[in-house]
Amino acid sequence: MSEQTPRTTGDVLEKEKTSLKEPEQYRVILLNDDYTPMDFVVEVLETIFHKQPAEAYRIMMQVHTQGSGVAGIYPHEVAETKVATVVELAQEAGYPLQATMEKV
Ligand code: TYC
Repeated sequence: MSEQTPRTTGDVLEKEKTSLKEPEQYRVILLNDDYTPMDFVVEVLETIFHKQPAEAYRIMMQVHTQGSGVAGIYPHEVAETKVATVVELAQEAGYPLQATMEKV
């Protein structure tokens, strides 16, 4: 649709409405497990999700006590990359930490 030649009304070039839509947002969610150290999760939240230390600790404890928690909200491709990075870093460190994403 964004490839179409824009229509004109009189002398006014109409903007394509499709190109004005906000990107769809996704929650990146961390999941609890029994093995990943708390410090590692806090570090992930600080480095990958740019959380301040107190906020990173709060989110980690939310995941630890409730089973899951929102690490951040991003456009689809950014959220996908964050999920992949979390899982890769955890795997490299030998931890089972998992992350997922869901549409806002
Ligand atoms: N439950 C883990 C522990 O007791 C800590 C943890 C928190 C693990 C958050 C994963 O996403 C997570 N060491």
